[in-house]
Amino acid sequence: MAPALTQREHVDGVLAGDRTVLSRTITLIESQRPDHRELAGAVLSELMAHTGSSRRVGITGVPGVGKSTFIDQFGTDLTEAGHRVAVLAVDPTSQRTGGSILGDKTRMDRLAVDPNAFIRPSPSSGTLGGVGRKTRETMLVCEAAGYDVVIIETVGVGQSETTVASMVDFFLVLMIAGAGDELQGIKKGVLEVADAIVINKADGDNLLRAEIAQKEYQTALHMLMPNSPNWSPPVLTCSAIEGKGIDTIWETILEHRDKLTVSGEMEEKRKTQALDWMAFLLDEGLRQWFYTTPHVRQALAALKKNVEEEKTSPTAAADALLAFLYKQGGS
Ligand SMILES: Nc1nc2c(ncn2[C@@H]2O[C@H](COP(=O)(O)OP(=O)(O)OP(=O)(O)O)[C@@H](O)[C@H]2O)c(=O)[nH]1
Ligand SMILES: [Mg+2]
Repeated sequence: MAPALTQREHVDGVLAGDRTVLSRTITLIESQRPDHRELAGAVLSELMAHTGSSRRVGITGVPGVGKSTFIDQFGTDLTEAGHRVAVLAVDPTSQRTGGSILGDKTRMDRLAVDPNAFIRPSPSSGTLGGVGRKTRETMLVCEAAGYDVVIIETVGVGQSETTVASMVDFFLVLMIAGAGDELQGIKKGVLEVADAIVINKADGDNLLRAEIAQKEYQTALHMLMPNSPNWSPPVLTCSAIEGKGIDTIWETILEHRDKLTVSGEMEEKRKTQALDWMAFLLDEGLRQWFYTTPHVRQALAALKKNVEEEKTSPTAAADALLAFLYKQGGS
């Protein structure tokens, strides 16, 4: 193990775009140790002034839809155009941390060796706050390190998509033709937060089916209320493997940015996201503190038993516990 870095070394290294320091700062952020949390908080505070100027793009889709292939192509096109691209891959089904996800199944072969790209798996399970917490902070550190496009990838299963949607500017849902909605695990909630739907694998024998799916999703989206007055999510097609249709997607992201910037919606969106994030952290912190307080733990066990045995009503039991909270608050 290399010796621990100081706050200064973390901050200066990240700002200089030093990849090793960037990696170690992310590891620090991911740590649960109280002293690490404290140092991470101080480092983040210093870096905050250097964040916010990237395009934040969320990408989701069920396993096998082509996320990795797509990001490899999309990211490589962007670095060729002079961008610096960070990819945070969130795998909510995985307990693994570090580099193992990459080792196992990345298909981002070109991006993985691209000096202008930085790929990092983001652990989600086993951390307080699940997907969101570390990923959001990691995104900010990548921005401070000079990455002007940050892509957050998540496998489209369960809760993680909406969390990712709540931290990006543009949320892209990858689909494939020929698989029913159920099969793709796509819930209405995901379509509601999509800024674009892209039907991948629009190539070879599949081209026609992709175009049919495109029409179907266009119809489906028309029936939803757009979540922005300034943007109607388009349905596009692409072939990640052949690199077709990828440029249109980036153009769409820029068009979205321009429209929402002019209308002031982008600034509002980021403000709302920051406030929501703060509210979430407060919530988490309160719960954590409350349930780990020795008094609450003891009283909770006893009260649960009483409620089970119908000696105390659920309302009275909850009130008794909350009374402790109010006492702490001084009222
Ligand atoms: N024909 C065709 N195949 C594709 C395309 N994109 C990806 N594939 C293939 O689809 C398979 C899955 O692609 P991945 O990029 O690994 O998909 P993924 O969404 O990252 O999958 P997970 O990491 O398991 O969630 C691979 O065999 C790819 O070669 C495409 O545009 N056209
Ligand atoms: Mg993948």
